[in-house]
Amino acid sequence: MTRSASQSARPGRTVVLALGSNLGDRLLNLQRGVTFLCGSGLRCSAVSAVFQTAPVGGPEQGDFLNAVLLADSALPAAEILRRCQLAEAAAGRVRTVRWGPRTLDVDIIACGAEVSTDPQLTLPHPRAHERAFVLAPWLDVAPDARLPGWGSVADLLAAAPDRTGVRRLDGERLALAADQSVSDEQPEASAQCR
Ligand code: A4P
Ligand code: MG
Repeated sequence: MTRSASQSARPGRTVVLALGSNLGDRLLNLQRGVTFLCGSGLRCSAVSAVFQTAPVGGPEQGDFLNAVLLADSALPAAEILRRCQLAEAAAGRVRTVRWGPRTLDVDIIACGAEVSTDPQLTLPHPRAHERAFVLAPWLDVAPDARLPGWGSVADLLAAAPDRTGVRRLDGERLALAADQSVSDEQPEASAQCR
């Protein structure tokens, strides 16, 4: 496996992305999201197991499938958010009501230790610390993970109000294509992260 000079010269930070779907073929939607994001230039390193989760907030709606994707990237967080939104659009996401059913939602949970209070891109994600549907898949893929400003993901999960509605699905898996795991970042997005 080869790594380009630009990759070794531009070390990134770990980016934690949370994916959720409760509309259409939920597993396929998650897989499409993973494939799109890793193919968009993020150097994906791991994807969690799939979790079935009871909906938190919003109107009455079906259960979600949730997963967490880890990537290494030097891209600015705003550019990563843009790619997340492109992945949602590619999966046919239509926004109607807040927290309503969706084919694919991709949130940035953390971008290294970056902190932002911008409503367009809040880092870490402002509700991640209290959501088992994010914390359980994150813990699955990174047992020692810490949420910047909040501490151990394992401790947060133990206290999350929705933890009883979260169930790991051992029969379902998401794939990271081998040739995507260390792909180069796209040339048009060459700006460095802060
Ligand atoms: N935004 C700000 N910070 C971020 C960030 N760190 N990552 C902005 C992603 N987006 C961020 O998002 C609304 C706005 O948040 C965007 O304009 C973006 O610039 P959206 O995806 O359009 O809408 P949303 O996801 O419905 O809104 P929101 O408030 O982000 O929802 P949440 O808090 O993510 O909750 N229950 C289960 N079981 N599983 C789920 O996956 N998801 C939600 C959505 C609710 N309940 C759920 C689940
Ligand atoms: Mg969202």
